[in-house]
Amino acid sequence: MSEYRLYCVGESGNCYKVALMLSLCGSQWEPVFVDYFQGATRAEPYRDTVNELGEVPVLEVDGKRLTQSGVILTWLAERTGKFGGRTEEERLEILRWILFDNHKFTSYYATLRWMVGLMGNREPAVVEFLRARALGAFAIVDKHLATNRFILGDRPTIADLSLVGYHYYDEETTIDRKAFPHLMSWVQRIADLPGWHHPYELMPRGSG
Ligand SMILES: N[C@@H](CCC(=O)N[C@@H](CS)C(=O)NCC(=O)O)C(=O)O
Repeated sequence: MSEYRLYCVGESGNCYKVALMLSLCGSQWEPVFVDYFQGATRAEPYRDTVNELGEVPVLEVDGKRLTQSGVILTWLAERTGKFGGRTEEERLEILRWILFDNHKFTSYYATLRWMVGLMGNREPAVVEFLRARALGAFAIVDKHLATNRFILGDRPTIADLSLVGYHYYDEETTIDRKAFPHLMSWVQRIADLPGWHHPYELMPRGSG
């Protein structure tokens, strides 16, 4: 029996952040498919029994459930001793980047991909709004990675696993990421880590 069960759907980069961590750590885990595209996360039973926030990912372990990818990654780093900060300063630096990721780096880009690439919605004003904000966040990370191999310097941490969550999908987003060469090299460096797998290899897809 698996040590961990991850409530997830393959198209979710937020779920992938956790799936990737489990995979890189060589953990025993299994995906629990959540039918996100049919509204499962919005239905009362899911909110009442799995996650009151109405979201994936949810990690089930030792009879408890953890939610929010940043919380789950932090907990897993402490439990496994892998990909975490070694000092208080490093732990705070990781938290700083995870908060930036959740607020600005993942959120606008993931919403843009969701709208354009998965729902086929190209409402110009909304696309332009999301695009401008995603591009702004990409420029910040690209600049940081111009002089750092990983977010904290020489070694990968959960800050990288959080930020990279949406960067192996190839659905249309209107953004050409080749304009961010340092970011693209970093995406490849993470893909070269032992235990790396593409999101659709790790989690069942919901959109067919
Ligand atoms: N900050 C959260 C975001 C999680 C999130 O937005 N999950 C999406 C899927 S990628 C979701 O479950 N949305 C539910 C809904 O919109 O009904 C995390 O990192 O875990």
